[in-house]
Amino acid sequence: MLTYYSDDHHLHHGSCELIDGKLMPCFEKPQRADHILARVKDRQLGEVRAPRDFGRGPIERVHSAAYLDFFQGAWTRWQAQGGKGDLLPYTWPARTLRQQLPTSLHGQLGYYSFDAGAPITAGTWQAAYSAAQVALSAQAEIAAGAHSAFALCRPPGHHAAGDVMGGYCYLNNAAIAAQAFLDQGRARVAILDVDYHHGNGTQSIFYERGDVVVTSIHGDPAAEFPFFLGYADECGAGAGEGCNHNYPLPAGSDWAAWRTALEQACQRIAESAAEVLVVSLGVDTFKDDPISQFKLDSPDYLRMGQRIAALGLPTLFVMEGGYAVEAIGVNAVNVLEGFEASNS
Ligand code: 6XA
Ligand code: ZN
Repeated sequence: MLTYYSDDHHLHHGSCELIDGKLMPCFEKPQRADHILARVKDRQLGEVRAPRDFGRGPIERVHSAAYLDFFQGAWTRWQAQGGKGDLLPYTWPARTLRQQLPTSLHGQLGYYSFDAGAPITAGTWQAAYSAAQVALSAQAEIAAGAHSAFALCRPPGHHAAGDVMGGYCYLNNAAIAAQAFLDQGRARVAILDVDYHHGNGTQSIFYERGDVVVTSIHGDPAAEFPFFLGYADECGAGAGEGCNHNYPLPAGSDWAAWRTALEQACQRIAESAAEVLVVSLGVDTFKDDPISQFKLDSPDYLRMGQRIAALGLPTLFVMEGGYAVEAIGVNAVNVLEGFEASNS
């Protein structure tokens, strides 16, 4: 399997995040992708290629131009006003407040975000832009006939909606790739999000669309980030009615519980007539993940890949979360090797 990867992810390294009332060093850090890349090489998964540059066009199919302009220019504005440290929002247009774009940098940052978990640093735009190009390059590989490809994206993307950042995410790499498949003539795409957290951005982008079937297995949002989306009764709306499938699971869920949900999600995908599959590949379901509550173990990721392969669809894997950095490479690459073993 080919891997696409850009060193540009090193340009994004937030300094801290708020966890349980304390400011902690960011869990979403460059070493994550470094470990995955090292494992891809150790296991000789396949060639590692730098991305092509498809420009902003395919990103604008998912994110509004106003949002992208804001994100691209935010750091320069922050520097111009003498900002020190990461650019972080602190006020959001919650209920009772107007959904209106102010003129100030921090007002606009609040408008375009849903939490304080997506710090903007000097290189964040470039890193996120390159991650989207990584996803698009891997997508192009499949469009050209490959059965699978791995987009080693960082920062991750599945919490980012059309004009909202949050939860370590800025540009929704998986959604951008899914949209590219459609724009190149595929009639229906399935997304399977296996990250521990619900992919609220992906869900919201495609919620009223019948051409993208979105399935997600995740920690029950009643108890887990992102809290405000990801419940089982969210099934899609309008043309997308019946095209969104959430499988929230309780804290402590192990492989036996998780694989039952995977089976259900795979059955939905099989019924959907999707021509291609995009997997939002988070491995923060791991038992030792520092911010998550599931109990998957490293060999379970091989089984995950095998089951995904049994769908028989051309499959694009897009990296999302996973914070047990010593194990992240093994776990992510186990999914890919499980997939490949079933296809050889
Ligand atoms: C709260 C936790 C953010 C989780 C991000 C993640 N700051 N999403 O892993 O998949
Ligand atoms: Zn996650």
